[in-house]
Amino acid sequence: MRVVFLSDTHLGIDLPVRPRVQRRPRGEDFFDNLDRVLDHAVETRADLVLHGGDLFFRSKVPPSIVDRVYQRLTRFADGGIPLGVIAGNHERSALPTSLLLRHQNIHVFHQPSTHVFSLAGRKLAVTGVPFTGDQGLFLAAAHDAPVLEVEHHLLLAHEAFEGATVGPNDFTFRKRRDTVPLAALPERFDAVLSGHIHRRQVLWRAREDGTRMPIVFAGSIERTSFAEAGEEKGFAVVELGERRRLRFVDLPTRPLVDWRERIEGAPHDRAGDDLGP
Ligand SMILES: [Mn+2]
Repeated sequence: MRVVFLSDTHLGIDLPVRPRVQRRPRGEDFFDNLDRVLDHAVETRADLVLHGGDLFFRSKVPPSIVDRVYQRLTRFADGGIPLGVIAGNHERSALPTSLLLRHQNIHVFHQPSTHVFSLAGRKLAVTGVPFTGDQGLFLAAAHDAPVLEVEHHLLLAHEAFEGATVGPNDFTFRKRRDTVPLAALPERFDAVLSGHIHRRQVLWRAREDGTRMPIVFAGSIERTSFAEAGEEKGFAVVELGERRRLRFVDLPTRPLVDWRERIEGAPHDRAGDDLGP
């Protein structure tokens, strides 16, 4: 069983509905990379695609962008591969409602809940927990997940987990209310797939039997800020079954150069500062 996992697509970012300046906005790059992930799933005949939240760039999205995104997802789902989506913090834990999402192959986790996908006769359960930003709420939902007779069970999240790192200075999440301690996680899932952390990485939670459960962050599909300037972007492919494997797939990104910083760093510009207002 092969699951394509992506998150933090932030669709609609830098995509002016009525452009006022002559500049190539980066918004189309995010749509292009969404296309690449979905095309990859079709070409490799993935069993399931899961989205770990922050589908859109903010909670109020222009209707033209909502329609564009949902039409793309619906066109993908028409091909027969099911798609599961949770809401992230940028959607304030609730995706814009649309009739388009009432597709038989699209499952939206509007609240913490478990959905069983039947994939070529095999059953894969996904417990989806939309963004909480609160370790107590998140852990309660994760521990509440039903124990089911299925081949595999994944936990789909949009949270910070203890030990996750972000930014040019490797800020590390720990001991915060919004950060989930790994040891408190239920260990019975095959894997935790989470959005929210924009840098791709894997954390491990040791199980009592000596094995370990991966917490996988696919990262954002394009750079959403300068804090991500040095990061590779892409998505994850999770293989479940006898052979368990995790692979990150790169996507093309546009280089970000902090032009202002370079100018301020030049000596003649510093001299220019002395002229005063
Ligand atoms: Mn995000």
